[in-house]
Amino acid sequence: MEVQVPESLIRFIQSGKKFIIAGHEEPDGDCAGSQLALCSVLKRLGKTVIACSAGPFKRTEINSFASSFVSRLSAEEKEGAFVILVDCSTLERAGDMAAFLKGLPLAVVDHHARAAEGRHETGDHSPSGDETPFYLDINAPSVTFMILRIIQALGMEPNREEAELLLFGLCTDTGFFRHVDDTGAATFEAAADMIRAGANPKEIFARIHGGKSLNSRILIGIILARSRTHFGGRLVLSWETFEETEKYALEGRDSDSLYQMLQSVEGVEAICIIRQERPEDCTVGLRSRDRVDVSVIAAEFGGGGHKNASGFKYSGKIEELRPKLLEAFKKVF
Ligand SMILES: [Mn+2]
Repeated sequence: MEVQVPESLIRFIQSGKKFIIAGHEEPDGDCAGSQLALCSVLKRLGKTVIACSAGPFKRTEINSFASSFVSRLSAEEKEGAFVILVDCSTLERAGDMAAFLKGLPLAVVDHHARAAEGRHETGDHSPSGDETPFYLDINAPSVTFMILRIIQALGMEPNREEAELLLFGLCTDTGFFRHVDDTGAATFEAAADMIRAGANPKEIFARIHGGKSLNSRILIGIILARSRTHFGGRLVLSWETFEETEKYALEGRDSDSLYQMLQSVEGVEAICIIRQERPEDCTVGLRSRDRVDVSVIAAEFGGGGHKNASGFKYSGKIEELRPKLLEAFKKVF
């Protein structure tokens, strides 16, 4: 069941004159798209609006958004401002921005499952005695989907620029609709609303999946060619040498594509990529399918992450790390 836009959030928007729209650090397309679309709508309502972000805008598809965000706020900018936090539920996720936002009236728009825990931390900074407006829908495919609902609840329609931003976020978080299951009819209806309002899915696809350097493709080829399976095909392990890092990875890598290709190999349950980032240390990326918990392995080496995506740093060479990693993987298979 879809969660309705809380009345308290609509009142929060209607009662404020000045807004700061914040999101999590290391923003992705859903976070940045939600922030900018919401800014645009609030401006159309005659409000003063600032989008802020701790950045960095590393991903090629959101590079060009960076200039629309500020990374610090003056006392004057904060004066009388209401904060709307999107795609996360606690100020601490806003990274370096958190210190600027503390103490201002706050509303939250999020779709992360852990958000419910954040509810207690938001406190009671309410301008009108209402509870902190907390629009949480863990089944929403993207926060931009929820921003569309807010626009509709305000009795408006997205303009063309907003629609582009909204569809961009929806495509980012659904892996261009690959993660949508049989409960996703509303996701496609929302996409249709965005397209009717002027968004162009073909252009968005090119934006998300284009713009890569040839070197990033060559590097994927080298790492794929070196891949070997272990544990009867359940683990794929490969690596990138320091020479390759220097020659091909300086303009950026495309780890998502690499993991995606290896994840499509029949029988594979976990993927491990070691990179010699510097002569003296490596980073390790771990991915897994449903059952296998790679965060256990990352934790053993002092790293962290989630069950299906985690990583760690290691002081030393690939050759000495490889046998230790294979030993550690015995625990999860
Ligand atoms: Mn999101």
